[in-house]
Amino acid sequence: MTARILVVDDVPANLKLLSARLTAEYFEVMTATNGTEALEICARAQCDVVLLDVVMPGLDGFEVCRRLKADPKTHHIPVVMVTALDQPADRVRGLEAGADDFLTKPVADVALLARIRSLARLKMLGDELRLRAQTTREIGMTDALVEAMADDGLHGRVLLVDDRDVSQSRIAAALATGQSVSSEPSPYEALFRAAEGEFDLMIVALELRDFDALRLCAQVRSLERTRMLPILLVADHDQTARVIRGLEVGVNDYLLRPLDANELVARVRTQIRRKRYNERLRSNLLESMALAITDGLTGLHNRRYMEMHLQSLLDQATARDRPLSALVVDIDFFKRVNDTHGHDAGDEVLREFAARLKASVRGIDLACRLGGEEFVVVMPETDAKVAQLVAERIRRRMAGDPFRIARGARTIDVTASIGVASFDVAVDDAASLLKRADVALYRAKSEGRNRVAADAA
Ligand code: GH3
Ligand code: MG
Repeated sequence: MTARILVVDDVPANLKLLSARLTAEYFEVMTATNGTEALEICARAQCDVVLLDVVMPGLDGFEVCRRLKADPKTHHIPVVMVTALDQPADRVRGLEAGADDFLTKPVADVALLARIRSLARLKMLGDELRLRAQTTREIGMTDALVEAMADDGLHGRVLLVDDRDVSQSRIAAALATGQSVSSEPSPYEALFRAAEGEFDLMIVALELRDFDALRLCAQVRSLERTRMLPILLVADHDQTARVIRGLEVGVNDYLLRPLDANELVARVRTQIRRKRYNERLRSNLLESMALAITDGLTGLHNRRYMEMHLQSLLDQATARDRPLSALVVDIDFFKRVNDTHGHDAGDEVLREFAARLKASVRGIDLACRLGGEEFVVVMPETDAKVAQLVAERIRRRMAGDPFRIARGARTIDVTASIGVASFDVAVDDAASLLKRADVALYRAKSEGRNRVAADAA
């Protein structure tokens, strides 16, 4: 998949030059001749990277960048500032405006094209996350993102891997005020500590003495525990070929020596900010996925999850020719609890009931609240006889011990009726299995409640 690059420059000749250069690298190119136009394009079009000229009439590059980064709709688009001169002060201003990188005109640097490619890759990864997050439609999602965008990128935990004392202490000193830096000269220890510790960024000196620094970077990228840890490479100015290799193995950014302290500080902040943003996006997504399959009142799985999961449990039982049983559990006369003690007391009973149910079954059993006061337990590796024993244990656990209501001020007796059915490969699907358990439950109810009935089949 090819990335779409928006090039913004007020000088047509520059636009033409950059476009040609990028098209030759198989990027798809769009153009804008001023800041306002650029903002409009970003707001409606899908673009993966913006190349932004700094000096333009009207809105200048810094301002355009600031506005892009302040808008939740465009915040995630990487911005590369294009400066005429390699001015460290401009770079720092740009990074403070939220720019992700810099190009220096005239653009001929292969490393910088590799950088654009890596920015585009990162952006597409983030897009994928955001898309999934939107699908779950979690309320509060945008609030969480706005909050994440406001992160200042300070007080991060930085692991500095450099085995040269002078260079190491220079970097540590530059970062000392904004970040908390741990130095680790040994690359072996560094990998271990990265996997153990909670770091927000790893800075790696490319010229380690007895170890290939890029191997360390590749290892960090491939380990599950460190795969999301951003890496900033510090390299000598004549090592661009190795820097390109670094970007290919997943290094996020680099700096060339001699280091500009301000630029180092700004790039570190950008990386930490971006890591935190993605982290929040991810945890928000996981949270909303968890919410979608969990019953809010009891914390058990909900009907939706049961329906998704039961089929795979049945497939497994069929493939391995193993038994499986299901219980449908229903509280007796639950309406009376509500009517007599109020809805809140009813909720308390439901919560306690769910906790006892969960505690009565094994970890591999699937306990769900189907809705109301009806629960289902699916038990793999369990035949009809054992299932009845479990059901009886659940029944006793409910009936044997009164339930506390009104925050423990009072207790009431609660009983349940339970229907049991066991999976029969020859005749059952998910629906018929539950249906048979339901029929058994109905019998338990009609025979007097507070009892277990097994399906006759
Ligand atoms: P049976 O022994 O035949 O099962 O009688 P029952 O009263 O338990 O069954 P019925 O279906 O008549 O009533 C179920 C009640 O459960 C009615 C409904 O108001 C209540 N209920 C359903 N969901 C909730 C809930 O989330 N919280 C509370 N407090 N009550 C609920
Ligand atoms: Mg009931």
